[in-house]
Amino acid sequence: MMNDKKVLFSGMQATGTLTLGNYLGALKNWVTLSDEYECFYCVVDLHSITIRQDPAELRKRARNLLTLYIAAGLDPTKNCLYYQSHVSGHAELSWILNCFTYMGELNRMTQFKDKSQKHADNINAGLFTYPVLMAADILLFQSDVVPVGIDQMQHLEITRDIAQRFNNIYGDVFTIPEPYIGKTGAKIMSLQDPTKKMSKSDENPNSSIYLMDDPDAIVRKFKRAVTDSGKEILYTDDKPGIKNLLDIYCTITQKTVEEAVKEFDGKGYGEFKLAVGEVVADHLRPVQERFGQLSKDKAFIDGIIKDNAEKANYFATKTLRKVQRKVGFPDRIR
Ligand code: ATP
Ligand code: LTN
Repeated sequence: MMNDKKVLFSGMQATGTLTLGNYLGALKNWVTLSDEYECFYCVVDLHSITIRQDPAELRKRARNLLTLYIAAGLDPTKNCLYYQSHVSGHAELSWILNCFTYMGELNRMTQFKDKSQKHADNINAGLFTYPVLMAADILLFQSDVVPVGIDQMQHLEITRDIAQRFNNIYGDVFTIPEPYIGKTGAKIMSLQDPTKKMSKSDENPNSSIYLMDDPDAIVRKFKRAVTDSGKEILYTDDKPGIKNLLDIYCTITQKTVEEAVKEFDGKGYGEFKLAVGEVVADHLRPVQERFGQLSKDKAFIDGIIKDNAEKANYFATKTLRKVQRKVGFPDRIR
């Protein structure tokens, strides 16, 4: 890389509207880590078409997502924020890595199993090889660290396996990436069913807090959150609803669970839920305001998209050429 910093890569799909789960599990950590690493944050639009999309809608969501990366606090002049589809190296490396990945490995992926159940009418080959494209994303930039929520661990493991396998054959080509999973917030659960993860594709809007929800909606959804019939605010597995709310509260306020439990000692569920709703609404308000302002500045966002695609292409091509040589493709004649 251009300086001594280690490299960080992560991405999100522009499907649906981002939830508090995406924010606390991933985006918020991206901001925290962005000073320490040389960062690439991608809008993974190639991944999005593994599920059928409306083209105009996908384009709009992709732009909103990139804008939201900035609104959440990522400085676009220091971090490389770009669209996966603007860097053809992702697809090219993905093809090569497909030839180093086994069907049996891909068959074990739980996300593939979940998504093919949900979209039984469109179990396409892209959905199956999704993890290989994700491996290509990460390996293309020689990434050291990949901050994600816990649900992406299996994809990180297969990425490491593919990279090791390739390195064993061709020498040290790829950096082996490490996952970065936050201590809290790595798995935010649905507000309506705390045994299921909060997900942007959940059909019930009360299950998720969307990053663009207004403060009233946020507080209302927390008030309606499913909890158990008890009274005490405790962080235990047999109170999954309260545990989830404590996780949210602590991740946002940066308090420890012990501090939060003490703070709400003797208080009822109603008061606790209201407090969680308020801290979330207060935390998201400035993000929403910045998003509103940035969305109006077309020229600024366009400039970011152009400059960062060039930067990402530059680094991607370096790895890609090396890999192409290793596997035996002929050199380009200049
Ligand atoms: P979908 O419902 O469309 O599958 P999703 O909400 O699960 O989407 P992804 O786009 O798959 O979101 O994930 C983007 C990032 O957010 C990933 O790093 C993922 O691990 C993280 N993430 C998603 N949901 C949660 C959650 N409930 N808690 C913590 N992190 C999450
Ligand atoms: N599969 C991820 C999105 C993703 C990603 C990546 C995350 C695609 N490529 C590379 C980290 C690194 C998801 O969140 N569903």
